[in-house]
Amino acid sequence: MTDEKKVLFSGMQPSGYVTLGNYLGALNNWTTLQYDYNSIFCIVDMHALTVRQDPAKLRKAARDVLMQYLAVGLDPEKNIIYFQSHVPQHAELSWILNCYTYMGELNRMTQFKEKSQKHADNINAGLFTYPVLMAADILLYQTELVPVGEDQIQHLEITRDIATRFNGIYGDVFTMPEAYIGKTGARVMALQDPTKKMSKSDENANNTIAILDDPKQIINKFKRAVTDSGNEIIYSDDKPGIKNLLSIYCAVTGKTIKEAEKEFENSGYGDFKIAVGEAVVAKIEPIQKKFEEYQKNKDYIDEIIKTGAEKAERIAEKTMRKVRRKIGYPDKIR
Ligand code: AQP
Repeated sequence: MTDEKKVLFSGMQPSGYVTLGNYLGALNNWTTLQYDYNSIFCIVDMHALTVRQDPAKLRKAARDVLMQYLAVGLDPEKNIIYFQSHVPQHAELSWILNCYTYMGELNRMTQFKEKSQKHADNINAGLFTYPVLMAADILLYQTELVPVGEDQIQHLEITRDIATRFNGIYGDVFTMPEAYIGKTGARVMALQDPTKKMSKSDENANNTIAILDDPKQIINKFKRAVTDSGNEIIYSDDKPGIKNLLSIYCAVTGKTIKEAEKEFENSGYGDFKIAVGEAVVAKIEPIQKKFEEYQKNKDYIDEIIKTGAEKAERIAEKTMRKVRRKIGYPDKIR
């Protein structure tokens, strides 16, 4: 990592297969930004525990997410790519920051409200303090820029509030991070219910497109996507299904909404949906091929996992030494 560039941090939970939403709202932006920043890309397996996981599936999903990071084009030589659970400083800072975060602040988090409704049988304390762990992830690396989808903006705001509070007491310990929202694909919606966002943990597979889905399956899911009773292909809040499909089409082709509306002005919904499916397949097929190659290269992936954790821990420990001293932990005798 070079010193002149700013630090960028982002992460993704291995809570299922990476979706088109995760790709367009996050990964795709990361591949562009990686050359302009000292970038740190984490697989946030500790966050995934806030929802009950099958251990074998979680272990596999974490490795698969890492290989998908590589397959979309994140460069492991240039960036730090690692598993959150391999760097214990995340848990340590998270506990400390818990003591500088108010219940009232956490109570306002929309993701907590949504997830506790979805997992009513498992509303655990980790789900509640999820944003504090996220704050620790970001602040550990003195991050300046955090590329996120719109759904995560609230968590970035609370991170800034926690950092401001901590710095206010102890001096400038943490760098103040800012959100980066990409222009397109900021919020990809579920195909069967375009009023809610596409999520990798959605139980209805027809709602989501995984970037590793079989191309035929992808086209079929788009064919079945919910639209509305009209027949015009225009970008309007009254037509959430068509709006979502147009946004996806533009995000994968690089066309503007106006160009897309013009292109489909004489098409029916059926043909339009197939065209969106085909454009998505064209974009993600090369990613799938690369993923297959990485699957065959165990030693190479193991090496990335090892060196990623070592590099991340070095930076995280530097911040932690400062934090421990500031808050008054006794010095360790060596
Ligand atoms: N539908 C979406 N559209 C655009 N961006 C999205 N992101 C998630 N869904 C969409 C962005 O992807 C990144 C990874 O998020 P995460 O895995 O840390 O958590 P999440 O936001 O909770 O993602 P999911 O897919 O909804 O996972 P589950 O189902 O486990 O909750 C973030 O930058 C996010 O903004």
